[in-house]
Amino acid sequence: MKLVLVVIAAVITLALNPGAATAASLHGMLPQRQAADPPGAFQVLLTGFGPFMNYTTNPSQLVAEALHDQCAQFRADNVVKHDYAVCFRTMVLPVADNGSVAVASYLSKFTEATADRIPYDVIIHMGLEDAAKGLLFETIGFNQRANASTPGPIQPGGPTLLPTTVNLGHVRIPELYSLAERRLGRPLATDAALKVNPTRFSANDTTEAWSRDAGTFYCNETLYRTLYQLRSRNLCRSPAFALIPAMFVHLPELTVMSTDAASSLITELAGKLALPLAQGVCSVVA
Ligand SMILES: *[C@@H]1O[C@H](CO)[C@@H](O)[C@H](O)[C@H]1NC(C)=O
Ligand SMILES: *[C@@H]1O[C@H](CO)[C@@H](O)[C@H](O)[C@H]1NC(C)=O
Ligand SMILES: *[C@@H]1O[C@H](CO)[C@@H](O)[C@H](O)[C@H]1NC(C)=O
Ligand SMILES: *[C@@H]1O[C@H](CO)[C@@H](O)[C@H](O)[C@H]1NC(C)=O
Ligand SMILES: CC(=O)N[C@H]1CO[C@H](CO)[C@@H](O)[C@@H]1O
Repeated sequence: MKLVLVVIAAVITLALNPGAATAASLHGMLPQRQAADPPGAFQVLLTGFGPFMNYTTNPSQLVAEALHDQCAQFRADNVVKHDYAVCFRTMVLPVADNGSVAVASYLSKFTEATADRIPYDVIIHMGLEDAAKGLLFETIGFNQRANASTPGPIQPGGPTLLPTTVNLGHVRIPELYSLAERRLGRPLATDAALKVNPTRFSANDTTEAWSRDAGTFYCNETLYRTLYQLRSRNLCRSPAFALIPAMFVHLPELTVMSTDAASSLITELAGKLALPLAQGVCSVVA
């Protein structure tokens, strides 16, 4: 019965919007919670992008693959009373229209009333930025389409800018770098990158790690589309009773930061983004 309804819904969706076919097949692939997860683990939907232009290897894809179905534990401290865990559910999106709508079109099936059924507590999108810009934490999405053959707003009539829904007060970049280096057991950036610019990728100088560069490529479109769904549909979750936290991180090239270094960083970031949720519950991980 359930399957029949799903099939009927899919047929209706396709009939109403033939262009949604590829998006529907992609969001049908969204990964779900695993039975082996620690009890109460927060679910992080982590996306990377596939290759594009001359970038035949996209570090965001490698990080998504490396973290798939991995869980990380965070110890209780003076901020949270209980240990908690996050588990990554990851997917690699094509650098194309269909990739940028996959998560948003999944979220669009939920409403304020059904948001508690969304199987993700945190959403992190990742992409590649060139070495010159390095690691960037994107704070805002811009309402402009990436595809030059269909110019104009992503969401006609939607806000020009949409800010991230994560609590950035928990994201202190120097602290994040230090935690990630501790997890990794060595500096985040490769020796070669540190030689070129010793402070740029160390906890000492993170001044340019924030970005409000609301440009016009698929990274931006993916972030905007996700934020638009969360904000316009009021997709709030307990226990924080806040919009589902979603943000975008641009990783540098592999010559600057290796896959395991970037994975450590994303793991610590996910821990910080889940922290307000961990503070709101009374027992998580035994
Ligand atoms: C996504 O779109 C691109 C470009 O139009 C296409 O090459 C690719 O096959 C599509 N992928 C999926 C999974 O639909
Ligand atoms: C890709 O091309 C850009 C210039 O278009 C260049 O700066 C960059 O180094 C190239 N990257 C790779 C991985 O070849
Ligand atoms: C850009 O839009 C055109 C027209 O809708 C479409 O054929 C093409 O596949 C899109 N490109 C990408 C990379 O999605
Ligand atoms: C960062 O600062 C610490 C002390 O604050 C110093 O020991 C270390 O050498 C600095 N690292 C870099 C790469 O500048
Ligand atoms: C949030 C985000 O990904 N913004 C990007 C949008 O596209 C421009 C141009 O490619 C990037 O520079 C922004 O960082």
